[in-house]
Amino acid sequence: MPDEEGRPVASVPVAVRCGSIPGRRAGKPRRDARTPTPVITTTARGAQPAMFTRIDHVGIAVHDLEKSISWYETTFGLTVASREVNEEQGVREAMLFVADSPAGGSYVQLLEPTRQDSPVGKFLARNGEGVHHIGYGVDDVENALASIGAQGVRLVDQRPRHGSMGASIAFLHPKDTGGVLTELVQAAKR
Ligand code: V0V
Ligand code: CO
Repeated sequence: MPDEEGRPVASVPVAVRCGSIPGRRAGKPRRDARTPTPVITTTARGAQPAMFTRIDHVGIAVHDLEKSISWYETTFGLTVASREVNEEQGVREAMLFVADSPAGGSYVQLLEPTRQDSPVGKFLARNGEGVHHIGYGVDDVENALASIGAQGVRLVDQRPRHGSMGASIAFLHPKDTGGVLTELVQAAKR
């Protein structure tokens, strides 16, 4: 279908799903374990379908996890969806729920290092507390890795690793992503 100036317009995927906003579910939470709220998503005219489905989380490096959790709860009214220790990544971390979408939830991830020579330990020593990485939701992390790697972006992880709340995750090197440590997140199945 042409637009108002007569140019052809690529078909625009539209997703509309409705549901109520639930409270936290009992038991071990999963990243996608929420009923969707009404949302409309589109891809830009003429663009490739987006590889990222949402911002899954923003990772923030902190010195004291419990103190930071309290601050986020008190100041922003966020609630903790999960707490985990990931020895492979050298972090003690908490996911604080921000919002839901048909593609899954969005979170703030607070990260305290379990050892000084870990990625977050080194980051804190160099920069102090602050934004450490952005985690984008993807439908298939292996496909996304292959596609991004084929464009010459250095992959920190050649294969997905275990992430928070049952997700499969993989990191891209910040030196090839404009200085932003970037994480791909395939959430656990609903
Ligand atoms: C390091 N650099 C960063 C950075 N970390 N730049 C932007 N953002 C960051 N977060 C820069 C650093 O300033 C250096 O730049 C250069 O990269 C090398 O850093 P390094 O620490 O000296 O060296 P490496 O090679 O030992 O480590 C860098 C990488 C490492 C990125 C490879 O941090 C890594 O493997 N990160 C991925 C794993 C991770 O971050 N896990 C914690 C979150 P100059 O000085 O050379 O210019 S775990 C998580 O999010 C989970 C479990 C989850 O979400 O579920
Ligand atoms: Co993360």
